[in-house]
Amino acid sequence: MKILHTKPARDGFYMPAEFAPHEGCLMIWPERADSWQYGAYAARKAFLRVIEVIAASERLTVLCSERQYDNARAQLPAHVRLVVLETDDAWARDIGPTFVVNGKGARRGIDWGFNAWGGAVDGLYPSWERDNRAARRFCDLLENDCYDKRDFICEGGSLHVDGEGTALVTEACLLSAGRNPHLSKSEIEQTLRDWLGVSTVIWLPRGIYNDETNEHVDNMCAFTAPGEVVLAWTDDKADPQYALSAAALAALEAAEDAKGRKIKVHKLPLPAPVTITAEECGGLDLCDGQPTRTPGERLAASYVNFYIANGAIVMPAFGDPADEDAQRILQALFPTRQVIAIPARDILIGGGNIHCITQQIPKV
Ligand code: KQY
Repeated sequence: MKILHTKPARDGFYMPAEFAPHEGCLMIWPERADSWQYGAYAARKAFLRVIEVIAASERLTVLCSERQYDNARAQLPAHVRLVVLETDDAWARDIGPTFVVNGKGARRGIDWGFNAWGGAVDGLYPSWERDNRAARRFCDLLENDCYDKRDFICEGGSLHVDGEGTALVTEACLLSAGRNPHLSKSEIEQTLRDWLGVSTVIWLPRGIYNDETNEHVDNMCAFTAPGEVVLAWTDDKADPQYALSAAALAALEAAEDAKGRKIKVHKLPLPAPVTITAEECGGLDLCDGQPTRTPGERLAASYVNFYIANGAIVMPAFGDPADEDAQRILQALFPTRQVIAIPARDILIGGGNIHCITQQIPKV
């Protein structure tokens, strides 16, 4: 496996859309006790349900710690590959490689810099070295060459692409002070062009209210087809989310994609605000001496945080009446895949959702 110091776009590589065929998927076994309540027991049950659905149509690789290998092996389906590779938490989307392909049978990974969503400025845990090393090691496992882009702090959840030249990001995240403050907006945009192989970047101002990733786009807006997106939406003008979703809608309506198309926006309703209970907080360890959550804190619940598997759409459910509406809307947008809703509160408590814990490996 080679570490590359060139630019993917110049080498003829681009990031395919998530709805293009996958060879497989990467996930990580949850363990961290300040992210996952009560020793991650409930989170593991939710992850296992996601794993079962994805593994029905994709080759799934799960990473785990040495300590958890026997426990994970005993619970995972036999056809899921389990590999010991130490990480700091379980966010495969953010710490795994972003894969690019060249349309001629080659696939490479991109190893972005990772600093726990903001490093010393507003990072979410104090040490992230194992996470930062994981992407390259996973490329080695797959025997895929890997671009070294550790000088650019970026997470997989902070970008979406349509595979036809357009990327979608939020200003709140990509321009945050804890990531790449030495770069201007246009330099960041050029980096995305050079590494993702896109020509157009659509910037949404904000993401989901109280999303601790500085508002990753993957919780807010996702491509369902070239030129079409779902956008997290509320009609409640008293909800602080309303202004954020309305600003995103305005940005999308003003945008044109790389092929000159206007973007068709499908509003995906949000559940009623989801807050964490005192009992749930009581099950979380302290992080660096501080609580990671406080009772009553609003969690960044959104149905947009779904994963597009080869054979299914794996969407989070929150036990809200809007669960069914969201499932119906997604089913209409993905008629060839079954939309499967998985109760995801125990993933949400960790700070993300199904898209954040998965990373597709595109087929070549
Ligand atoms: O991509 C994500 N949404 C991950 C968030 C991790 C938060 C750590 N508690």
